[in-house]
Amino acid sequence: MLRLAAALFTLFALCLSAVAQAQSPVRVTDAWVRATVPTQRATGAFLKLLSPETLQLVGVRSPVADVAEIHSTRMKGEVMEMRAVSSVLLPAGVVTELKPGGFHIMLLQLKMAVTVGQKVPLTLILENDQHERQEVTVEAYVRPLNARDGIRNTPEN
Ligand SMILES: [Cu+2]
Repeated sequence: MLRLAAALFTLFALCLSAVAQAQSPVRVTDAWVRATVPTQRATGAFLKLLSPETLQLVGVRSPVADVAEIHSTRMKGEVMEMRAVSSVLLPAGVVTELKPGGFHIMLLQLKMAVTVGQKVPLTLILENDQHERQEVTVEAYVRPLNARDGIRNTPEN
């Protein structure tokens, strides 16, 4: 009887670890959105992603915007140029940073102004090699208009 209990427990533990692996815990940290002025219709969102398996970020949704795109940034001469891309590769075990001047999320057709202190939900759509999708929703803090990153957000930045 004791042996059966031990066997059942082992089975149970194995099931638990299988579930934990299937969920593929993607870690999203330092998520922030740049504050807007009332007439502004677009803003950027930035965050860090860490996944145990290689994934692609293939889409974003947010209740504050009718459209959310993934953008790349490149210098064209002296001019910084942004354009929409269909995905960003997230190599396994490597922190991928979406940041001003690099890949970032663009919230377009904003339904409201986003103001400092507010939290903005962002749902990230992720896809693995087998085209299996998962979604991760995070709350991004709104940082001042002139903030360059999520950590230093004092006025002189
Ligand atoms: Cu952009």
